[in-house]
Amino acid sequence: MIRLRGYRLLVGAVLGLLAGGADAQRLTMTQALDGDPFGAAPQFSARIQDRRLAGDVAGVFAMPGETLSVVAREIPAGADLTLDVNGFGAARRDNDHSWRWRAPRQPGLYPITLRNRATGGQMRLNVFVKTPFDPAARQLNGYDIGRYQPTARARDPRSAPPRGLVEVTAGTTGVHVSPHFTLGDFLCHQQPQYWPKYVLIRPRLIAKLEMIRTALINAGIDGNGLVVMSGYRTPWYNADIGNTTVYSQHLFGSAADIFVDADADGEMDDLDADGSITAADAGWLADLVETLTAQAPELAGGLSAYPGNRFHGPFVHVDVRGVAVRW
Ligand SMILES: [Ca+2]
Ligand SMILES: [Ca+2]
Repeated sequence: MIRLRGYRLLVGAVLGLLAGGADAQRLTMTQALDGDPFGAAPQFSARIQDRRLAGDVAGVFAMPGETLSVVAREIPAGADLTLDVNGFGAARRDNDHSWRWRAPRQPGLYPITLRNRATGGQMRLNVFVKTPFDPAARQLNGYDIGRYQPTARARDPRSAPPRGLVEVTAGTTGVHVSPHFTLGDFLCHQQPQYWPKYVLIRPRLIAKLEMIRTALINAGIDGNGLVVMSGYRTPWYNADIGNTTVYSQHLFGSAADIFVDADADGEMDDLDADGSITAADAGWLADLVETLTAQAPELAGGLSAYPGNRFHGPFVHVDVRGVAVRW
């Protein structure tokens, strides 16, 4: 599998070197999808838009033309850092570990790379320039968005209507937003055959899911079994499935309904090992999440364990609203 990925990247690299232009774009797209098998672990972290990023790949969400400050942190001695923007404009270097880069005006995916030339360690940043959205339109390129409340809820500026959404095509569902999650994990379950789709994902939610995955592994459970059953929901879909909550955290990319399915039968596993799949397994997962967020208050949010019904098995709602609420 790894060999095959490397081969595909090599072919892409040769094409890119020979032809440049469109093939260079194809090369960066291949990097965004598959990662770069020639790259080593970064061994540094980064700070972008007040977020700490760690690991070899991260999603970054920006409005067209937005200027991003990229700062490398926790840098090993002897590092020789560079920000490779792959020809998407020019990065302005402020000092040996920080840059400012203006995101392109055209919405889309722009993979850029923060690299330590001394070690080959690198962090790929999949920058998604959002498609501007007029909340009065209720649709974006034929995809139903529905009606956001025109104003934010009191003391909650993040519940204002979004100014832009991330476009997802059939070819970009597999693009990573973190080491273990992709854009496709968060898509709304509407208009299954329609492309492009649009999505919102709060980086803090991605950080929380990665943390839950690590905690599962530490508990002896296969972290790859962590499934996002429902991530982003458009207001249109949220109303269509009968929800009357007009400020649901799902509408802003701040919530995920999750379960653990390491045995891949499509349902929650027997996490509490009592021999049956019940609400208690969702409760076990919710307790794990509660323990975690006690250690990471910046990831605090809503938490609730739900029993199964005739459509799906037990699951847990998590969100990153900023205050711990359990119901
Ligand atoms: Ca299962
Ligand atoms: Ca059980």
